[in-house]
Amino acid sequence: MAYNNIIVETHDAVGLIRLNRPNSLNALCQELTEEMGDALKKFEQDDAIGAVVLTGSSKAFAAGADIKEMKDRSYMDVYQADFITATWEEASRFRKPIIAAVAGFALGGGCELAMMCDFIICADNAKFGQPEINLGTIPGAGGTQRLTRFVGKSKAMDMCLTGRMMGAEEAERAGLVSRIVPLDDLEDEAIKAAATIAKLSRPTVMMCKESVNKAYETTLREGIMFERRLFHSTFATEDQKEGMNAFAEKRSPSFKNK
Ligand code: DAK
Repeated sequence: MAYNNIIVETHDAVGLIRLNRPNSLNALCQELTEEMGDALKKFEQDDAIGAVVLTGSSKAFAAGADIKEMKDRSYMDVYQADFITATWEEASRFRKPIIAAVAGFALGGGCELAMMCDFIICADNAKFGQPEINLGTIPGAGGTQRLTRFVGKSKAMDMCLTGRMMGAEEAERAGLVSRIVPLDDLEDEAIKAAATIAKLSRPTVMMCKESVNKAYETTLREGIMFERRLFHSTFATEDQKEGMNAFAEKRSPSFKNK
């Protein structure tokens, strides 16, 4: 598939997808989401890739779904095409770690897409928001659900009902982002974090991601049981033996992803 709206790069074991519609602040049109889904599938299948960074430009991660493209769609159009689910959610189904590196606007579907990633590193100019209410609609790609889990009810209600934007400092305080970095360092820092993860045991990393995600889906008791079982199963991997032996022998581990 040729890409018109994204740029795909690899940095050793890190895959990078850059949203690239500069004239519309990376508004998420159908073609862009199909391209992103395709690129993610390829990174998923590529054994050389251990983690992925999803980013935009210094002005915008993404200013939301493409309003001009969707404004005239009917209920039947969006329902029958399973609008959103079919392509956007590829990011939330991705099994390898995926980091959102956000600079500038992450609004509406842009904020939702960032929240589908495993964690968000943002630049000091980042602005997050769910302004759909200003357009006569509501968030439709997880905004009312994921944002509430990240920042709690009061702030999520404030954001979704008033449509106001949240800056980087507030987003970090509220737990929406893991860290803030200077704009010029954003990409390097995100790639560095992804490279750190990509050096680790891939199956163990995937189990760890699955286990953290379980915390959002179940009760504490069930979640701890799920974690315990996965923890036990890491003892069936060669990488657990290598990791612990390497520690005991005071050397760096050499993981085989087995
Ligand atoms: N869609 C299309 N074009 C957009 C856009 C968007 N979301 N955001 C910006 N643009 C375009 C502008 O129209 C403008 O294009 P030209 O006029 O130059 O052709 C260009 O990008 C630059 O934007 P501005 O001139 O407005 O730039 P400013 O710096 O003045 O303002 C802004 C930046 C981000 C504050 C402003 O552009 C803005 O308010 N943008 C809209 C933000 C927004 O409302 N986002 C939420 C979109 S709704 C669904 C599930 C999910 C969704 C929908 C359905 N279903 C399950 C059915 C998701 C919905 C959304 O995300």
